[in-house]
Amino acid sequence: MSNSRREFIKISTLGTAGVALGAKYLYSEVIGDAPLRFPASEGSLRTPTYCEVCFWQCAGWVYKNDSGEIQKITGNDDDPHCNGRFCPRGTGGVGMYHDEDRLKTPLIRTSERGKDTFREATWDEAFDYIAEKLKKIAAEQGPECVALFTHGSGGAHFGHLLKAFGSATISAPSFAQCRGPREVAFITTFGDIIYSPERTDIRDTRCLVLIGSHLGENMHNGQVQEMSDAIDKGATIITVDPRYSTAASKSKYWLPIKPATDIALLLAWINVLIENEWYDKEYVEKYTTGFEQLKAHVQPFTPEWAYGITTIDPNVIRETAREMRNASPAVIVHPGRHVTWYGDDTQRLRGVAILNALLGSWGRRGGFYNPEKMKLPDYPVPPFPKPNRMPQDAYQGKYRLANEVVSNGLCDATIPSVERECNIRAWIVNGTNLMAALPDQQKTIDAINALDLLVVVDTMPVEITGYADVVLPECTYLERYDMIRQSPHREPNIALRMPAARPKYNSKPAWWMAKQLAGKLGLEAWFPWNDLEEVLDWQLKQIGSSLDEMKRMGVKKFPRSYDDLYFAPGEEVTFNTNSGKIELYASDLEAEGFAPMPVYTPHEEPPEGFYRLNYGRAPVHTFSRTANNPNLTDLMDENTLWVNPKVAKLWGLKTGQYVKLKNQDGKVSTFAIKVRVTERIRWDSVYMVHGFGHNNPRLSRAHGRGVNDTELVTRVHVDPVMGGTGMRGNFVTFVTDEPTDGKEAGS
Ligand SMILES: Nc1nc2c(c(=O)[nH]1)N[C@H]1C(S)=C(S)[C@@H](COP(=O)(O)OP(=O)(O)OC[C@H]3O[C@@H](n4cnc5c(=O)[nH]c(N)nc54)[C@H](O)[C@@H]3O)O[C@H]1N2
Ligand SMILES: Nc1nc2c(c(=O)[nH]1)N[C@H]1C(S)=C(S)[C@@H](COP(=O)(O)OP(=O)(O)OC[C@H]3O[C@@H](n4cnc5c(=O)[nH]c(N)nc54)[C@H](O)[C@@H]3O)O[C@H]1N2
Ligand code: SF4
Ligand SMILES: [Mo]
Repeated sequence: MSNSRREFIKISTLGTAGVALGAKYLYSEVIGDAPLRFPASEGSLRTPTYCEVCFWQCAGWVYKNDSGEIQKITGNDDDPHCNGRFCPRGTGGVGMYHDEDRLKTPLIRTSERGKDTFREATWDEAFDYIAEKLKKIAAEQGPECVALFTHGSGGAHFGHLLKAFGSATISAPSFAQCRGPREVAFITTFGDIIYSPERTDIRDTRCLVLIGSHLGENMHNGQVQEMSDAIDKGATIITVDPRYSTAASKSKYWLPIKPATDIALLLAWINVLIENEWYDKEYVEKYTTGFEQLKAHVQPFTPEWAYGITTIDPNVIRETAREMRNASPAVIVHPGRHVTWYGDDTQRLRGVAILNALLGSWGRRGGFYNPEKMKLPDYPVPPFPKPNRMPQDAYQGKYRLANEVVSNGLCDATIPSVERECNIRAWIVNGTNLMAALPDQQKTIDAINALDLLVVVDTMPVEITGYADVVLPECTYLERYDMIRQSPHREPNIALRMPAARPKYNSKPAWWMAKQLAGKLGLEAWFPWNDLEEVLDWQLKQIGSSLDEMKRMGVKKFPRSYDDLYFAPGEEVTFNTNSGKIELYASDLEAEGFAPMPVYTPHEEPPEGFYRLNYGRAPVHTFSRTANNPNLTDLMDENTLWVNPKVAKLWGLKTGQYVKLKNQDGKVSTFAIKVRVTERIRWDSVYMVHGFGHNNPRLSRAHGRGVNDTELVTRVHVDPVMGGTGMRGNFVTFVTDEPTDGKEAGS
C-alpha cells in the first residue's frame, strides 16, 4: 500500500470521517437531515423559485404559513440541479428575507466616501441623482465610461440598461476571480468551455480526480449528490489537496501536495501515461494534434522529478495514473471552479485539459458530456447602440485570450495613471461585495475614490455599500420575478422565479429599478413593457409554454435536439480550435507569445515565521453574502484558523484562543480569529473559510466575527494569459500581542 494511503488512514483515525463511512454519509454529513417536505397537495400555498444563495441556481418551492409569511423552501423534484434537495444554504435562504438588518430604503451619501453616512431618499430622488450624473458622464466622456460590476440575477436587467445606454463595460467576479483560467484553458484545448453547472459526468464516472476542488465543502448541489452516487457505485476518488478536505476523507488516494506545485504533478502524470502507453491511442490519433511535441516536452518530467517538487511519492504518482487509465474513458480530472491561485493558472488548467484528452474522457460517458441549453428568444427591442470603445480597450491589448471581461482590468482602468488616460468614471455595482471579492482592497478603494459616481444595488448593508454615493435596496429573490433560468445540462430545461411575498420595507426588484432609470435616461424604447411578467409570458409562449404553466411546474424539461450527449463510436468530430482538433500543443497560446505546453516554474515560499494563507468554502455559507443570515449563523457564526499542531506548539497556540494575523506586507487583520489546531492542514500553511470578518457595524450578527481573508490578499499574481487574479501567494504570521476586541487574546 502506498505512502499516501497510509498517511490517509493515519489522518482518518483522528476522528474525521474515514472511507468506511461510505458515500451516503458524505451528503448527510454536510447537509444535515434532508429538509422536511411539505405535501405538495393541490392548491397548497407554494410558489416556484430558483435559489440565489449561490450560482448553482437550484429550483425549488417556497411555502408560506397561514398568516402569509414565508416559512420554508424545498427542492423541486424535477430539477436536475438539485433533484428535489436543497443544500443547507439554500434551505437557510429564507433567512435573507427575514433578516432585520436588510437595506430598507434608498440612501444618498451625506459625507465622504467610506464613512457610511447617508440620508434616506425616495426612489425618485435617487434615480434623479443617478441619471443626472450618468448623462453628464456620457456627454463629456462617452457612455462607455460607465461600468457595471455584477454577480447574480440582477445583472441581466442592469446589463440591458447599460447596453441601451451605449456601454458594454460589464463584468463579473466569476471570471477573473474564479473560473476564468479553466474556461480559457479548455477553449484553447477543446474549443469549448466547461459551463455552469459543470459538464462533468460524475454520475457515471469510475474515477474522479479532484485537484483543489473541495466538493463537500464546495456545496454545489448536483455535483455533490453525483459524487456520493459515484462513490456508492465504487468509483475511485483521488484528491490532491494540501489540506485534508471533506473530499480527501472520502478518497482512496489523498495526495497532500506542497502548495503551488500542481503543474509538476500534472506533468508527471502526463509523462507516466505517455511513457507506459496508458493513453487512449485511438482517441489521441483521431482527435488530437501535437502529441509528438507533447511526448518530447514531458520526457524529463518523471515522477522522481516531481517528487522533489511536490513531495508526492513517485509510486503514488504511478499508481494513481494507472487508476485513471483503468477507468478510462469514464474518468474525470476535474477542472475545478475557483482556480485563480498562483498566476500560472491557465497553464495549470491546460495540464488538466491535456490529461483528460489523453484519457479520452471529453465527449465520453463518465467523462465530460455535451450540455444543451434551452434558448428563449429575447423580447423584441431596438438594436443597442454600438459602443465607441469596448471594455477590452480599458486594459490596452492585454489578456487577449480572455473570453469574458476582466473585472480587475476595469478596476485598474478606473485609477488615473500617467500611461493611461482614465476612462471609467462611474460604477454600478450589483450583487457583488467588491471589498470581499476583489483582491488588493487598497486598489479597489483608490479606484472608487477616483469615481464621479458609485451606485450600489444590494440587499444588505455590506462593505461596498459603505463606499456608495447612492445605495439602492433590492428585495430578496423570494420577493421578485427574474429572467427565466436557462441552464445547460444533460436535458435542456428552464426554471421560473416568481415572488412568494411582497417586497418588505421599501425594497424593489432590479428589473423595476432598471426600467425606472431607463425612463429618466430617455431609454424607454428598450423597456417597452409594463412589468417583467409580460416579458416572461411572451418569451415562454414562443417556446410553447406560458407563465401560468411555469407557475404550476416551476421547472420544465425539453428533449435534446440531437442525440449527442457523448461522441458516437468512431464519430468524426470537428473541434472549435484553430486546427479543428483537440490541441495538446496550443496554437492560441503560442500565437500570443505564451508557452504552448505547460511549464512548471517555482513559486515563492513563505518567509521564516510565515505561513501560506489558504482559504476555501464552508458547506453552510456562501462567500460574504450569508455571514449575517440568521438561519446560517445559527450553524456557523465565525470562521476559524486551521493551524498544524507543530506550528501551534512552536507558537504556543491553543484551540479556541483568538489571534490577529499580519501578512508579508505588514497588513494586520481588522479582527481576531479563533485558532483551531488540526492535523488536517500542512505545517507550511494556515486555512480559513472566505467570507467572514465583516466590518460594517450595521450587520448585527456578522460584524467583527472572524477575519476577512481578502484584506490579507494584498499581493496578487495576475495570470498574463487572461488577467485572473492569483490570490494564494500571500503569507501570514500570528500577532499574539494585539488587543482582540475583548476576545481571549494571544498566548
Ligand atoms: N479572498 C477571496 N476572494 C474571493 C474568493 C475567495 O475565496 N477568497 N472567491 C472568489 C469567487 S470564486 C467568487 S465567485 C467571487 C464571489 O463574489 P461575490 O458574488 O461578490 O460574493 P459576496 O461576497 O457574497 O457578495 C455578494 C453581494 O451580493 C449581495 N446580494 C445577495 N443577494 C442579492 C440580491 O438578490 N440582489 C442584490 N442586488 N444583491 C444581493 C450580498 O449582500 C453581497 O453583498 O469572489 C471571489 N473572490
Ligand atoms: N458551500 C459553498 N459552496 C460553494 C461556494 C460557497 O461560497 N459556499 N462557492 C461556489 C463557487 S462560486 C466556487 S468558485 C467554488 C470554489 O470551490 P473549489 O473550486 O472547489 O475550490 P477552491 O476554492 O479553488 O479551492 C479550495 C481548496 O483548494 C485547496 N488548495 C489550496 N492551495 C492548493 C494548492 O496549491 N494545490 C491544490 N491542489 N489544492 C490547493 C484548499 O485546501 C481547499 O481545499 O465553490 C462553489 N461552492
Ligand atoms: S447549491 Fe445550495 S445555495 Fe446553491 S443554489 Fe443550490 S440550494 Fe441554493
Ligand atoms: Mo466562484
